[in-house]
Amino acid sequence: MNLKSIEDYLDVYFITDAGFGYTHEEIAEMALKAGVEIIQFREKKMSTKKMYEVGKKLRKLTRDYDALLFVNDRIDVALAIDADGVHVGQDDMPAEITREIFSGYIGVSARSVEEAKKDEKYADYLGVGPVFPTRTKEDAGDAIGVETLKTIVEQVSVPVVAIGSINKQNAIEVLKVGVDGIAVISAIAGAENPEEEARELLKIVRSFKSKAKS
Ligand code: TZP
Ligand code: MG
Repeated sequence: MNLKSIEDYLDVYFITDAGFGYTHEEIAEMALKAGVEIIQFREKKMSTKKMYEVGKKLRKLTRDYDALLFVNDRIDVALAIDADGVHVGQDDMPAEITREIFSGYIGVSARSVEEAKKDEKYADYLGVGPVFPTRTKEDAGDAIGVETLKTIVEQVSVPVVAIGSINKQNAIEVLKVGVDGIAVISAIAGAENPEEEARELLKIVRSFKSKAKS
């Protein structure tokens, strides 16, 4: 029996990006080897067929490592590859409709208290940010900062993962706000040794959370 709930997987939420010299499968496996337990397949340029094929490989990999697999934006791909969840933003399928048509986990992006309050009832977790300015997502908008992140964490009852240029240097500042995890792309995918970086990030988050509990 799996007694883990979604927040137990969120410590370091790794989002794949093929723009760092590795394929989605290669970079996902490095994170999984380090102990990351949740992978989001995020791809904006591939054909649907290719996404399906890569997604199937990620599905096998994440099962091998007992990790959860989410697909960004694409409910059709998530359904086709039997992903555990789908992650939707404010310009994607509305969270309310996603909940009607998709029976797995649903993550929703929020940049403000209003968006977070509007969508928390449909979400298994919220991805909140960008906390810091990021170059990884062109249309991410201005950074919301740690104070807005804190307000959102205080106002919602679902787990929150913070996103946007989070790395080893600023992870503690973000964790202090009470988030359940950190979602990262470049901290891992852009590191000299992605597996080692993922391991170090996990250590930072897990030791912070275990101290916070005790
Ligand atoms: N959504 C908000 S910021 C962001 C996404 C997908 C990019 C996160 O990438 P990085 O490299 O960790 O800043
Ligand atoms: Mg999206």
